[in-house]
Parts: sequence; structure tokens; C-alpha cells
Amino acid sequence: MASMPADRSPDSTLALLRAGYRFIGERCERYDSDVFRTRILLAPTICLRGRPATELFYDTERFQRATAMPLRVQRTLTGRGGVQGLDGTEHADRKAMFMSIMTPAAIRQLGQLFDDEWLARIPAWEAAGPVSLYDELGRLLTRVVYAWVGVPLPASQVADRAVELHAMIEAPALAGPRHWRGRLARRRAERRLADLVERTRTGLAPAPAGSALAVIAEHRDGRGNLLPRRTAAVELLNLLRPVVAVDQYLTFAALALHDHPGWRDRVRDDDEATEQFVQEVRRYYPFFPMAAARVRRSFEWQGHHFPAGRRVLLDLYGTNHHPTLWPEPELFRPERFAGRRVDPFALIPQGGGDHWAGHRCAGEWITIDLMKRAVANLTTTMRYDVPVQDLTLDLRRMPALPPLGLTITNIRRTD
Ligand code: HEM
Ligand code: MYR
Repeated sequence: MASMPADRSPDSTLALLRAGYRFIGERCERYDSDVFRTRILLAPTICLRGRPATELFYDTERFQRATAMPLRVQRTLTGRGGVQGLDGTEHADRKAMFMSIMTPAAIRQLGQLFDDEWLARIPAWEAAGPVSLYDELGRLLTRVVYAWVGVPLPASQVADRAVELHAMIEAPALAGPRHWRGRLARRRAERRLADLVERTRTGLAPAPAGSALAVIAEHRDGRGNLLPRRTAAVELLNLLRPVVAVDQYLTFAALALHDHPGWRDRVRDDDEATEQFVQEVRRYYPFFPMAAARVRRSFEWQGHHFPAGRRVLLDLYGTNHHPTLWPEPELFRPERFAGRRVDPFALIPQGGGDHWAGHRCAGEWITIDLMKRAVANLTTTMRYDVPVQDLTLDLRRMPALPPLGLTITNIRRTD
């Protein structure tokens, strides 16, 4: 049996928070190995990166998700009882519910709402002077996703809901008040949405026909049972929260257009170039750092022992920057995707493998569609300037963003 390289320190949780997105990759380079063991949150943990490791990680015979996600992540980002923590037939059933929502027509409808809302916002931006693109897109996506899911949202509450969803996204890797803000935001939102599900079911507040709210409120599991209303709320938040989180990728796309101005002209009215550009934004920029699972039954892999119950972390960011998969991984080069099939175990910003059989992100197609529309809006629908500002991405912060969320100014509609 090969001995697995090991971190020597008694616990590496603080080192993980300090190194952020580079934690696993730095150690893989130090140990010259894509697998090593460490201790995180006081428990032995195996860290992995790379293509073979991704294929292993998405083998549902070998790994389970029950109890994999640290509690602090469940209490903020994901909630409890939702699809992320399910296995086997329970997961297959719940995931099929999500995938049934992701029809081409529904994705188009969301995209159309997004484009309409973008156009409608331009006059206010023209009048506003400098705006934070991230903050503006966060509110825009909040408005759009509530309408798409079928949850009523008065205009006066859009900003508060955007803050609430962002609090859940920012909280998992933070300590102190900003962590607690995320927990509180989740508790409040779950309670509110559970009440709505109840009113939907009793007919007091009928869900719009065909909406995601209707699908989730009326979903019956394999035994014919409705979801507990708190679980239905968690799943509604599994649509509302991540669509708003797309604001981060849209901001990264704008940042990439700024840093690589040659691509502004290349993507304009060119679907292929836009596709390559969007895939490179998803590969290059840091977002979801790692996925977590637990070993179901002991096994050996590449001469290493994986004991039953052990927590395993797959480095999503590190796999997207793996030097053998991506030549010169630290260069932003969309043309690397030209004429190339996207490998489901190599480009994994939203997880790897199969959407139905495994835990790969249910919203990947939506994300890509919204990114393409944003690129078109940023290059053809409007013009703007990017004033001098600090645009450094801090890879120690999870999630990472430029300090003010990319300020743009002098916005005007083209035509
Ligand atoms: C799961 C990333 C957007 C819904 C995931 C996973 C990642 C991820 C890494 C977990 C993969 C795993 O555990 O193996 C992202 C990123 C997004 C995004 C970076 C960009 C903003 C979305 C959107 C939606 C969505 C727009 C819905 C509209 C989900 C759901 C799951 C999931 C429901 C759970 C899937 C399961 O456990 O089977 N996402 N996601 N995500 N995502 Fe996303
Ligand atoms: C979503 O809302 O589901 C999509 C985007 C969330 C990004 C969150 C990034 C930081 C989370 C750290 C989680 C560590 C998991 C082991």
C-alpha cells in the first residue's frame, strides 16, 4: 500500500481559510500528488484534485452525500433536507424533480425575463453615475428569479431579498456576525417560503401553472408523499439562491471583457466565440471551491486506502486549473475551447459527471445561458466605462470578488 502524503499540522481548518481557493492545489504541488490527507474541522479528511480523482468522486457506489457537508455550510448555504445531502433513489427522485424544471422553454423564459429586465434598468443606470455591477445584477437577478419561480415579490422588497440571499452565500467560510447573518437569513427565508408552500397547497395562494413553485409544492416522492413544507422551502431556496449567485459569474465575465478587450469584438454576434469565452470564465475564475462527500464502503484507489466514513473534498477550482488538463492554466485563453468537446470530468466549476445520476449542478445550463446573455448585453446593448479601481481578486476569500464588485460608469444604451 502506498502511503498517502499527509499534512503534518494537527488541524488545517485555519490554513484552509487562510489559503482559500489555493489550499488543496498548493499542497498537491508540495507533495507532488493529487491526493493527500489532512485534518479539517478536527476530523481526518482526504483531499483530491484532477480528472481521475473527479471520476472517482462521482462514483456513487463509492461515495455518499449524507453527513458530508459541514454543518456550518448546511445552516447557511444549502439548508438541511435538500437534494445536496440525499443518496440513492431518494436523490434520483428529488434530482428528477429539479431537472424537470430545466426544460429548454423554461430556460428561455428565464433568459427573456433577464434580458427584458436588463433593458428596463438601463435608464436608471444612465442617470445614476457610477454603479456596482455586482450589486445591480444581484438585484436584477433577484427580481427575475422570484418571477420565474412564481414566488410573489413586491418591488419594495427586492433589495432586502437580494441581501438575504447574498448573506447565505457569503456566510459558510466566515466567522462572527457575518456568519450569523447568513444563518438568520436562511431561517427567516425558510419560514416565509414554508408558509407560502402551505398557502399554495391549501389554495389560499395558488402557484402560477407550470411554475417551479407549483412543481415543488405538488411534488410527490416515490411513496406518494408531498415534501415536508420546510423541505419544499429548502428546495425553493435551491433555485432562488443560486440564480442570484450567477451575479458573481456575470461580474467575472465583465471583468474578463475589461482585462481582455480584444474579446469584446470577438464575442459580439458570434455564438461560438461567446461559448468559448463563457466556458473560460467558468474555468478561470474562482467560485465554488470544493465539493464534499463521504466514503460509503472502504476501498483502494491508486494504491491508497479510503476508509469507510472518511470525508473527502474534491478541489473544483484546482481541477479547473490543473496543469496537465489545462496548459498554462493561469492564462485566460477562451480559444483553448475551440473545436474541443467539454469534458464532464475536467471542467467542473459546477461539479462533474452526470446531472441526473449524480450531484452535478442542476442549474448549469441556466448559468451558461444567463452568462451568454450578459456578455451580449455588455457588448452590444449598452456601453460603459470602467474607472480606475482595485480589481484584485482575493483568492483567500470564499467566494472571491473584486472589492467593490466592479464599478462601472457613464452607462448608455446603444442603438
Ligand atoms: C449543485 C455550483 C448555479 C442549482 C451545485 C454544485 C456546485 C454548484 C459545485 C455541487 C456539485 C456536487 O456536489 O458535486 C454552482 C455555481 C453556480 C450554480 C458555481 C453559479 C452561480 C446554480 C443555479 C441553480 C443551481 C443557477 C438553479 C437554478 C443547484 C442544485 C444543486 C447544485 C439544485 C444540487 C444538485 C444535487 O445535489 O444533485 N452547484 N451552481 N445551481 N446546484 Fe448549482
Ligand atoms: C449556490 O448558491 O449553490 C451556488 C454558489 C455558491 C458559492 C459558494 C462559495 C463558498 C462556499 C464554501 C463551501 C465549501 C463546501 C465544502
